[in-house]
Amino acid sequence: MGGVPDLDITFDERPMSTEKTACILCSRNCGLSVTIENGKFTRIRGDDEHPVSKGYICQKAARLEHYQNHEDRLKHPLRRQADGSFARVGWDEALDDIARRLRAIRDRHGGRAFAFYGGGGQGNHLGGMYGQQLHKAMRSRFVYSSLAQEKTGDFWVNGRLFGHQTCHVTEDVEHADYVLFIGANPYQAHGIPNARDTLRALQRNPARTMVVVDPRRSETAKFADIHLQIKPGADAFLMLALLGIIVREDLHDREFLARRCKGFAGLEKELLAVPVADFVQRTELALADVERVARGFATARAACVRIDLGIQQTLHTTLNSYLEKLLYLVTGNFGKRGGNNLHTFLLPLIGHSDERNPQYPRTAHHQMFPIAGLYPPNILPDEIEHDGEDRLRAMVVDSSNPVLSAADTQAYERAFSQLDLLVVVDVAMTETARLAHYVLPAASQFEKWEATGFNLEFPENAFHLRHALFAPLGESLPEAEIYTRLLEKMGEIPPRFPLLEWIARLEPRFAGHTVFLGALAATLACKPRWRPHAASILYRTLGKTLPSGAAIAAPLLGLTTLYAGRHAAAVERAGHRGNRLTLGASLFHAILERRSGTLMSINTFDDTWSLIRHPDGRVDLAIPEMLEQLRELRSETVPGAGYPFILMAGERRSYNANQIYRDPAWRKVDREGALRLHPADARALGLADGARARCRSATGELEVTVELDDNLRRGTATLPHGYGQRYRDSEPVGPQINRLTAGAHCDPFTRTPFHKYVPVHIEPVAA
Ligand SMILES: Nc1nc2c(c(=O)[nH]1)N[C@H]1C(S)=C(S)[C@@H](COP(=O)(O)OP(=O)(O)OC[C@H]3O[C@@H](n4cnc5c(=O)[nH]c(N)nc54)[C@H](O)[C@@H]3O)O[C@H]1N2
Ligand SMILES: Nc1nc2c(c(=O)[nH]1)N[C@H]1C(S)=C(S)[C@@H](COP(=O)(O)OP(=O)(O)OC[C@H]3O[C@@H](n4cnc5c(=O)[nH]c(N)nc54)[C@H](O)[C@@H]3O)O[C@H]1N2
Ligand code: SF4
Ligand SMILES: [Mo]
Repeated sequence: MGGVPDLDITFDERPMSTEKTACILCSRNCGLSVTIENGKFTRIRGDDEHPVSKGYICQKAARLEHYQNHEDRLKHPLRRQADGSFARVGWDEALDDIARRLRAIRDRHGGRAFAFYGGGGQGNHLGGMYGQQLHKAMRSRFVYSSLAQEKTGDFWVNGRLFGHQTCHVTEDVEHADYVLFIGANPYQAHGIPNARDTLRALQRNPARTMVVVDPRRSETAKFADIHLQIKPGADAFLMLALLGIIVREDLHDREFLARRCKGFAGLEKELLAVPVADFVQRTELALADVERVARGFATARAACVRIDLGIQQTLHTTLNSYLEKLLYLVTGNFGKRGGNNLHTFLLPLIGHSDERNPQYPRTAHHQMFPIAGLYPPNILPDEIEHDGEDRLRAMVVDSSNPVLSAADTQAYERAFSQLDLLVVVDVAMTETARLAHYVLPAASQFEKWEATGFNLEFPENAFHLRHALFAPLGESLPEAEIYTRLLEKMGEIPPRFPLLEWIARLEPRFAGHTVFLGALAATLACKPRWRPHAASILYRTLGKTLPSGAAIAAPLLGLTTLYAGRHAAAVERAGHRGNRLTLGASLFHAILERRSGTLMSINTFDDTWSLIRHPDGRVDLAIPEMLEQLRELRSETVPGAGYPFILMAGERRSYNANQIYRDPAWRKVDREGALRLHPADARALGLADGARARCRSATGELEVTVELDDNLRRGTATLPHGYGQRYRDSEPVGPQINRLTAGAHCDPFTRTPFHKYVPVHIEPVAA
């Protein structure tokens, strides 16, 4: 056994062992069974015992050693010097100075001067819970997140349809007879259970139909019965045409609409008025194909829709979210097996913030409101550069690399250099960290207990708490420890809670932690100032009684208690036992003990109606803002005039995984992150396969390597997401695609970027 004295954690240091963990590269978080030898992963396989992934993995997981061990890992806290270089500093010195400067900024300028960015990537959402306490300590509501550059249109529409922005919809692709993929490429990007197996099963069964709407013959489209190779950005027209055909041909589910929904009468009028032939023409698809899909989808026994960035990061983002939901709602494919469904959440990944409620502050420059509690990265540089007392002055960025991943890298570099204080918490030296005043090293996701909040299944939902496999590298610390120390140094919470610690130690486990939870509730009632910091308090008290290293997971007791209170019957169906007071604790201990993850709830499809948050339990179909946008579509002209190509900036491929891998050696193919172009377009430009080309947008330009690909539509080009890191101070490896994108090129309502619709010029680079 080895140990981490500072944290009182012990480690299994046998030269070789086999352990359970999960992949941290995408929202599926597949269970893994890994072999570890001398501090390295030597074998990575799917974990057959994982309740959701059941042994499934994709090729990316096998390379996780490149995340865990590489040259850009951070080992010590660093402070930027006057000359721009970084010097090592001690934790106490760094956190004392950060605490002092944050307090000074808060006292002088108020909470508006501070924003938190990130707080959890694809698999580290426990750390995020601790980080989220900081903006509360700063009396700020400004939380920026990558989710607010893709999913806030979806969350906003959910808020209106279902009564709360946390009502999130999933899709039962595995049991549907008819599946409509719109702007999603699950073969590469996953996002649905065991994607490649699920696609194969769909393809093999002649009784099931799979339709893919994508301008590119994507890897997923190759499995489809019908591929609608739509013109980029035209999905709103297509979805309206589908809906128009469905209501005209009386294929909608009148019984479902009458019983479960309200507002259909007004919507029906709009849908009947859709000029179907005209709209289909704008998509550049054949009317007969669109009619066939409308009829097939509406008459299937069970049909569902799966969407992703292809409609969320392009023209009409928010309207698209409304329309794709109408497809399953109008046909009654909601709240049933093989349809689309709401699901439960254990970790609160998002919140609810209705923009009509003045309680949620607007930003100084753009007067932007939060959606699901989150502000959009597209406006952030302007908020920092805002000319006024109320500008943003200090930020903490955690688990995100916005300099490369948010729109307009140049604007981010400029704005971040103007902050009074920028602190980055990361496992690696990122492009964002290079601009920080302080860089704080986090223990990696295999060096601490962690979990994902992407528990998006229905009716069975599972949770996987991973234990630490390695000791933290160098002086790195888990976020729980970093933020708790910072809150202590800021004077937000005391270093000890003697009464709570005493109760936590005394209370036998079979009491279901009821005395402890009661004492915690009483403490927080007496000390409202501590309330936002319940995570750190649980960590410092109950945490001390949990197995080595598991203290980080202590806040889960509060969450499982709330969860079991709300979904008691579903939790019991999953095999957890206890009464009204103790069921949550029993779920908590199952989560702590089961290394492969545990089922936490089994709902019935009928529970859907209690997950809806409108008091009457019905879906409210009439969203006035959306009906207005829908009417405006008719007079819309296509943007991008003067630019010959539409670039899809951010394609998911075999060897990209957001900003998570930095060492380019992880890639087996596509090392340069090629610009893909249709062979006929390339020929017309005089570009051969492998040639160098310049890709120029209104914002910036990049030099790229060309790859010919006849799966593309003419007039479109693609560049991959997740490249451009500077590994060991190298030049960027592959394209930094957000040098081409612009903050203002976005959905005017949610401010989500149109990354899939970037007008560009492409030209050969003179030799
Ligand atoms: N390999 C890999 N997988 C990943 C990630 C990764 O970096 N690499 N990242 C993860 C993350 S964070 C996310 S959010 C998901 C995203 O997952 P996806 O959204 O599925 O992936 P993308 O490749 O960004 O886009 C999906 C498809 O949209 C198509 N598309 C582009 N423009 C349009 C359009 O106008 N209309 C329609 N209908 N389609 C269009 C593209 O051709 C593409 O095939 O992937 C996750 N999985
Ligand atoms: N043009 C364009 N831009 C895009 C996209 C696109 O399609 N086109 N896609 C967008 C999408 S959908 C997304 S989700 C974003 C993703 O981009 P980001 O928000 O930047 O998110 P990640 O890539 O998940 O960030 C991972 C960061 O967390 C760090 N990290 C890993 N483990 C830990 C840990 O345990 N603790 C801490 N503190 N840090 C850790 C990694 O080193 C890395 O710096 O990119 C977006 N950007
Ligand atoms: S990248 Fe996603 S689908 Fe692939 S193994 Fe990891 S979690 Fe599973
Ligand atoms: Mo994403």
